[in-house]
Amino acid sequence: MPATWLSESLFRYIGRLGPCKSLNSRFNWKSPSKHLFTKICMDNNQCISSKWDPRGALIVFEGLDRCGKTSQCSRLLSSLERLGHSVESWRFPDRDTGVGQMISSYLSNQSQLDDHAIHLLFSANRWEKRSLMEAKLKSGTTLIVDRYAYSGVAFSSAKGLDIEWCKAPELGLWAPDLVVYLDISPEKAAERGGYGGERYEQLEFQRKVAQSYRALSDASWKVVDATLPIGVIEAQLREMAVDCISTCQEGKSLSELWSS
Ligand code: NYM
Ligand code: MG
Repeated sequence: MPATWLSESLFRYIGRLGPCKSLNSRFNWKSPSKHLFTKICMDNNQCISSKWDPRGALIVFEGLDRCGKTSQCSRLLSSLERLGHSVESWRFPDRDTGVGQMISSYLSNQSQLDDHAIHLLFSANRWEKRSLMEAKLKSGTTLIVDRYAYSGVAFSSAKGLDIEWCKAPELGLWAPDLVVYLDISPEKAAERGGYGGERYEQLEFQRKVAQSYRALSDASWKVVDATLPIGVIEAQLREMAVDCISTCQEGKSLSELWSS
């Protein structure tokens, strides 16, 4: 069978599926290819070819200190890489930038700052990564992010700052495709090997943070019991992440906070 005939027929079939469905999802191909080519055939037998880049997913992990986010993020990174996905692990605060260093010195009690000022620095630390985040996502890389705008709002509003005031500077950052909340009681979290001595790592304050997270969460968040065995949590998160990545590959568009 001539190769050209075969590829023409395949393109015709894809054309009938429509431009918005990816080959990956149609055929349930688990290994993502970087570019998908579609050729849409018209009634008059003329065909238009187009190259379409499926985007990566923005997956955010939230929770109290010591809930296990950091270990789960690194396990998820490895599993997704093993499945052939292009994926990176990020975290906020990003302590490597100039703003991040100011945050780090505040968290380790080496400097004092007004509550509003540190809140804005945490937000600025996300804004300075916004365009890189966009470039990565649009080039097909999935980002697993350990803390995001929700931490900003939950921790600052737990200090008594107005929640709407706290949300305002985050407006316009990229909205996550999936928010996973690793749920643990403040008491159980405190039992886990003790806190690291940073600002905020105190039981009474963490209780307030848990309340703030509750006020902030919505029905789209996936709440995972952080006290389950580590491998069980890992399997749940992998399944959620793979589903979310498929949705983004199928053409879900990027949106901005606060979208719901
Ligand atoms: N934190 C983190 C905030 O107060 N606001 C934010 O916007 C972010 C991203 O920083 N206790 C707090 C939560 C943590 C602390 O984060 C450092 P980590 O993930 O423990 O390194
Ligand atoms: Mg911490």
